[in-house]
Amino acid sequence: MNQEEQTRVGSDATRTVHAVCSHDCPDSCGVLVTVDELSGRATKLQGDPAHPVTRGFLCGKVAKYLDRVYSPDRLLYPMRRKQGIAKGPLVQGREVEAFERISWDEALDKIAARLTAIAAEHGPESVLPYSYAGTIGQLGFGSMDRRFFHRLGASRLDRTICATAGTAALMSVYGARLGTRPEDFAEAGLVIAWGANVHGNNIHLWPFIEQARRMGARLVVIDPYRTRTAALADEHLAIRPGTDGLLALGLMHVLLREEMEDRAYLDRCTHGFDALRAHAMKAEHAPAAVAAVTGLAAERIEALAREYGTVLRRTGRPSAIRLNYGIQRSENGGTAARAVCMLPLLTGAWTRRGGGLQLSTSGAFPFNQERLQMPELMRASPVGRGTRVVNMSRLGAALTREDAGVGGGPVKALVVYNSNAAAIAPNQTEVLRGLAREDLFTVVHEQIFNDTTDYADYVLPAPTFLEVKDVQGAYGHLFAQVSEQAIQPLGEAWSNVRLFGELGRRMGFPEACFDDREEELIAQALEVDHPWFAGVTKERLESEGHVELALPKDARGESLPFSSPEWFRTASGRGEFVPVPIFIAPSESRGGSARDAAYPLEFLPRKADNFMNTTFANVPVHQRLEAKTEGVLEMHAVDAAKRGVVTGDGVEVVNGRGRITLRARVGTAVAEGVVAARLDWAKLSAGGMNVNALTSERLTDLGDGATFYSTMVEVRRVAAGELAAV
Ligand SMILES: Nc1nc2c(c(=O)[nH]1)N[C@H]1C(S)=C(S)[C@@H](COP(=O)(O)OP(=O)(O)OC[C@H]3O[C@@H](n4cnc5c(=O)[nH]c(N)nc54)[C@H](O)[C@@H]3O)O[C@H]1N2
Ligand SMILES: Nc1nc2c(c(=O)[nH]1)N[C@H]1C(S)=C(S)[C@@H](COP(=O)(O)OP(=O)(O)OC[C@H]3O[C@@H](n4cnc5c(=O)[nH]c(N)nc54)[C@H](O)[C@@H]3O)O[C@H]1N2
Ligand code: SF4
Ligand SMILES: [Mo]
Repeated sequence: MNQEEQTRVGSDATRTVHAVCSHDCPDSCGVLVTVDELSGRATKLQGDPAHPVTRGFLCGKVAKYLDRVYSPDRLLYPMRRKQGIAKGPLVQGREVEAFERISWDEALDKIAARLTAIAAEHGPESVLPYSYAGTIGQLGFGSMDRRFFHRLGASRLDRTICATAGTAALMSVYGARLGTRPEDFAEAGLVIAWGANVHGNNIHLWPFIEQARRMGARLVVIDPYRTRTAALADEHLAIRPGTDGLLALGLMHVLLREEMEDRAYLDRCTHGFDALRAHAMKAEHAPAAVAAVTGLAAERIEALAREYGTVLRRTGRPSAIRLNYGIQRSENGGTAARAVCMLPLLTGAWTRRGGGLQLSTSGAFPFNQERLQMPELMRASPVGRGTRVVNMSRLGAALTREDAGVGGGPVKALVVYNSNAAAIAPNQTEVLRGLAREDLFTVVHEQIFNDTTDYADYVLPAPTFLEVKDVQGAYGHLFAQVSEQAIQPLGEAWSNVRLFGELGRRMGFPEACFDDREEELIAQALEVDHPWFAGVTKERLESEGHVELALPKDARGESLPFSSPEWFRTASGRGEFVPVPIFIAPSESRGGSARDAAYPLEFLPRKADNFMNTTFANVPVHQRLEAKTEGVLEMHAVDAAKRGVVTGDGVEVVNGRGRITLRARVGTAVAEGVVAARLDWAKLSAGGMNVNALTSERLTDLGDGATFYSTMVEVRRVAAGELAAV
């Protein structure tokens, strides 16, 4: 349906617009937005029934999206911090009092002048952009913003906060970010959700898993937390955090010991099998040894390996692993993810529809990002070369160290967009100490007043996905989509494209590319001569909403990634078993037993099912869905009893980096030795700090990613008076 047709089929008073949910979620749903013609207001959001993965429904978060779009916390105009107001937490709902409204003209002039002066005095690399995935639209995520910072000669940001260890793992084994199509999970005979909270984070995969289960498939969840997904599964393996690499090796051990591997597939499609076999068969990978470290029963490991190895032969239906990013956000997470990624190579599960593994499908979308981001502009900058790179998972170090933690001078200006940096980055104490620096010039482009705007010199209003046009792929399906602008931007919100285009002009950058806007950029993103994008044109996307990618098909007409050698993009052109994944026990990697003794509990600082990272954490309807108004620490009864804690008690969670206070809930969410709490806004948390006060800036073994899930803590009961005082 194009927009004109929609106007005609709609009633006189409304029209329906095809948009795409741009949140950082694998599902990238097609969304139909009903807009009241008279008022211009969006009145209803609905999943696109024509989209084969969205299938007409939205998750609970975005079903209530209009509460966010029209939230009283929306930032509507450019504003400047008032003289004399220190940077730091402001009372929610009253942030506006700390700022004064200015025009876009004045904001752009003043920001351009400040950035120019800072670049002249300290060098342009003293300017740091900070962004992640507030929107995953191609334009909003990374296009004009990159052009702007490249031309300025600013430091570059290595966007490692989420997925780089897993990506490195997938690339090392397969050479491509591809996987089993979500629709095909319906054909699986066994589904393993491995570090994957499907029900909470990836709900559109769920109906396909349910379809498979109706045909007899079992769902096994491997997760240290009893997620909604785990509670609904046939089996939940509550693994000890950070030990997945060893479990994968243990499964391989049993598979290979019992000769369940697919020899024909191994010969045709893999490289390094003998080395892997020799490694997996070591005694340290036998089920009893694996059980001792993972906390799982040896019989269950044996049984899962047998089920995984024989399901195709027994039922004619293959095994599918939904690996999500949970396991790779951990010190040995890259190696663990590599080991898991190798499993379907052993059984040849890729050769049947519904078999294999999905971590990400984003590599299927050959958008022309070079064209959008124009790295060549760095040569025109005063730096005249590739600029220094700052790892976003070490924001605390970047803002508090004289060499930004990477060499060179300090960071003097920070431009934040698409991210609630103050809340989501690890080692929050350091991050906030850096953000509070009065000599740091901070600009925040945001939809709403949040933890990060509290530290801004200038706040600039950004649109929601209903208010801007974009083009999008997905990391959990294979449909490209255009998101039409459904409503006018609220207040004076400007898209990321417009902001950085206009700011580029104000800086005096002469290149014509700063005049490009959404229409031009979408066309440029699609300027690709790639067979998988055959038929994916702007016109078709605009008229049809979504278009399926043209991935290669075999003689039977099936499109099955890694079913044959052509799919692999590794150096050997095969699935790579080498180097073999070496498991290192978490306590060894964390500096040994002395530290573990002081902080003996594994801490899971988790995402909430009803928020999107910290997005929605301010919206009352989402807070109610979370059914928790205050932060909760989930504990096992044994750990609670040892510390004299019962449900409802105030507890302090501490380690060498920080301390937060929460209410204890003793139950079955976590196993002994593990505690868990939800990621939330810092300013809405007791004491003004969230779970990231406890997480560290250490990086993963592969991909230099964040290690949120490698955090050790101690828990102590606090007296009622003490809790009220924080
Ligand atoms: N509702 C909701 N949906 C979301 C998000 C959200 O915040 N809320 N966030 C979005 C984002 S940013 C992303 S990256 C995607 C993907 O999201 P993921 O990165 O996959 O989500 P997580 O919930 O962090 O991790 C998945 C599961 O891994 C588990 N886990 C943690 N440590 C370990 C471990 O050592 N071993 C094993 N086996 N499991 C472990 C966690 O308990 C969790 O249930 O989801 C997106 N969707
Ligand atoms: N403890 C702990 N920390 C974590 C995680 C965890 O599981 N536990 N997860 C990590 C992961 S996986 C991720 S991906 C990161 C996510 O970190 P972020 O990407 O920072 O995620 P959000 O908190 O959702 O903040 C996104 C912000 O972008 C804004 N935004 C949305 N659209 C636009 C736009 O078009 N323009 C502009 N300028 N802004 C926009 C939203 O209003 C929102 O405030 O957090 C990481 N941090
Ligand atoms: S957050 Fe994910 S599941 Fe929810 S509407 Fe957006 S894309 Fe769909
Ligand atoms: Mo993420």
